[in-house]
Amino acid sequence: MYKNVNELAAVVRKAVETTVITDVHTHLSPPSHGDSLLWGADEILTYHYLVAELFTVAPRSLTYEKFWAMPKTAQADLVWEHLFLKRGALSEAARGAITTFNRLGLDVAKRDLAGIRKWFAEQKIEDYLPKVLELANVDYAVMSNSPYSAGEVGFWQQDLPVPECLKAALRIDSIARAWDSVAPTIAQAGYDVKPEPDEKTFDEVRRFLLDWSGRINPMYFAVSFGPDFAYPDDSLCTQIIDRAIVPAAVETGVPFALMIGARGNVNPNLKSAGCGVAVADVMTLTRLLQKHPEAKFLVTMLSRDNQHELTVLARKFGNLHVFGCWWFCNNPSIIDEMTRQRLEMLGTAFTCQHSDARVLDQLIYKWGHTRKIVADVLVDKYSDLFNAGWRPTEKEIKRDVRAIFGGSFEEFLNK
Ligand code: FIX
Ligand code: ZN
Repeated sequence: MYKNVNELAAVVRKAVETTVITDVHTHLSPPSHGDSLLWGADEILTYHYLVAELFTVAPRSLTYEKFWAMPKTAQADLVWEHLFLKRGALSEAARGAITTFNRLGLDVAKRDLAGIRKWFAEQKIEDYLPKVLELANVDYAVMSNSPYSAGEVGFWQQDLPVPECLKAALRIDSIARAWDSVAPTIAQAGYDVKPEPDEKTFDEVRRFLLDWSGRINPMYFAVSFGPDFAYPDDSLCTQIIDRAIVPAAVETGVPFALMIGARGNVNPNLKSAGCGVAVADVMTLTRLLQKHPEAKFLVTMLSRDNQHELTVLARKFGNLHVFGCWWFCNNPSIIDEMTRQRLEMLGTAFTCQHSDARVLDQLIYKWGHTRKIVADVLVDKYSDLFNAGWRPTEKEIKRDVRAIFGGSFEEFLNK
């Protein structure tokens, strides 16, 4: 047992440093799905966060067209030159690349990109995937699986092996937000659906979701909504939520995950790096929770301004679980603030972070950076408790740390 507040702080730091993490949202894929699993130096350097940053400083002569026509190595060279050599790698995403290379044992001080590439070229994905999971100390990461993107559907139909450390999630943005764009594909897959939905269509979408649930066993259904997401309204989206998504979620017992606040295509020239953020209306989510007490909802919001209201809402509805500091919130200053706010209002009934890794190696930095911030926050919280006379045991501390890194998520799934 620790004897004073400093010793308690060491126990807390160790618990955060060593806890196993469940990564509740990523964009990773199984190695059996071919090129879909991104990893290695060039993927790390061309992460869309870094591409957006490159264009804040690149000379005007570097047009978007030129950049996108380049091979990935040339794109990565440009990012390296402008963000790491000509400038200080100070942004969170740039520091993340440095942390990743460093934790993999590469000597980043040498600034030897050729040497770094050579090291990656020698890795075999079969060994590299478990190595990264081990370095990040992640038990499993939840993927984002599309039931209608041709390539991915083909992989699932072949029933290729998926390692235990990757779990599925059914990503259905277009069903909810762009029905007419996917209706033909779903019809072709054998479902009696119409782009202008008739009565039968909703039942068939539900059946489609149930079939895919049987196929990939998803941890949740997920949709990213823009800041102007409105519910209920007279849109097709409301009908699809009420008549297909929520019923299928209830029937399978999996939550419906909503990621709210990404403003699509603010600058379409940047492609996947072109989204922005705007404040959403938390009342929309409130109405969804009021209407569907029978369903479970996982929610993350993109705007920092929405976080306080969202946390309050999670106190009001036991079927709402908030997770992660998403994208533009995945920065130390904001993670610190959001984690404090959530602990102060929810105790441990939330998931403090998800990595959103698009590139396997990013698990290393995203979790390394988050652990440090959350440890600082928890040291403060436990010190306050100590000073108030409370003496949590090491076992209790470990339990509570695990709770916000995945334990509460699993408890929510099982409740
Ligand atoms: O919709 C999402 O899941 C977003 O997280 C991504 O599409 C986004 O591009 C991203 O990678 C953010 O971190
Ligand atoms: Zn994502």
